[in-house]
Amino acid sequence: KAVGIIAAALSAGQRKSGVDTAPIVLNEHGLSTQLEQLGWQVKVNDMLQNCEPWRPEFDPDVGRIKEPRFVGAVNKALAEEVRQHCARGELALTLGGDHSLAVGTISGSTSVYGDELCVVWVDAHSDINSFESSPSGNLHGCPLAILLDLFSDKPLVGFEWVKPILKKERLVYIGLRDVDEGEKRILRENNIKAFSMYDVDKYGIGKVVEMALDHVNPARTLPIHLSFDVDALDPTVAPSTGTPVRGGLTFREGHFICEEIAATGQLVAMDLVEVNPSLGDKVALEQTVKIGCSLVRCALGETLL
Ligand code: DIR
Ligand code: MN
Ligand code: MN
Ligand code: MN
Repeated sequence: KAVGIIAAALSAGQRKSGVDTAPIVLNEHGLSTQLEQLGWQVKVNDMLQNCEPWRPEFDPDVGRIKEPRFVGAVNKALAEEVRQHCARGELALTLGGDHSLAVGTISGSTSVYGDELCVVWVDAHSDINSFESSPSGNLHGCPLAILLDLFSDKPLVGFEWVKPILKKERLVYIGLRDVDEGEKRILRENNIKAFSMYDVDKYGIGKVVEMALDHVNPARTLPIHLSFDVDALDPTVAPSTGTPVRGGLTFREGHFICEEIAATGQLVAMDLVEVNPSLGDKVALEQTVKIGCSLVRCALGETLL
């Protein structure tokens, strides 16, 4: 078994600098060695460790949307890297970077696995704002609207290459608690399955993960792409992130999601995003980087016993 670790230093999908340094910090903390100890053959892909070559000279806002050409170009390149790893039967592990990079990673995984691909999106936010609904213009709040072709009548500048392969029936959320009004309407109108923190409180994480997988992957036979935003975790657990929201997943709840997905044996791609080493003090950073590494290890098969 082999894993391609793709460092994706993309930060233009939001406004706080530092998120682009996370892949280096995670690897310095020993992530690739840890995965080798779990029995994985690790291939490090540093094509997008520096995204500056993809930055256009001129990238004015389109409506409220910021840096669409740059974010679009990086994602197009990322999609090709993920496609190549998946096509070789390797697990594509993308270390962000901000969550706008999921346009590229999921484009890459669906280009190999087609519309059978399931996406489990673990996040405080639903990241499904459209051109019209985005309050901030930050593309990390928009990747799912772009992937599901809900973005606009015409494709966003920079994203003309995106193919709408992901099916909305194959998307499920866990951990939501900060969903914009426009996003609530989009989720409702498109009948998209979401388990918020209310559901985690009501049913417990064990039942929530079971219901989430039953929805997208009833027989547990379809390939899974796990897109994990560390802000899904409670800020007391993972403080170094750009848009923390109180009332999040506990340390164990976050790991449990990864353990259950590992147990299906169907994980083909994972994103770990929104770790920002520039936010918070040394203790906060250490805590956040450590949990990032252990979430990945759990998703890739580490067990407690
Ligand atoms: C908000 C924040 N919904 C937006 N999104 C964040 O800007 O569209 N996503 N923080 O991770
Ligand atoms: Mn996100
Ligand atoms: Mn988020
Ligand atoms: Mn937010």
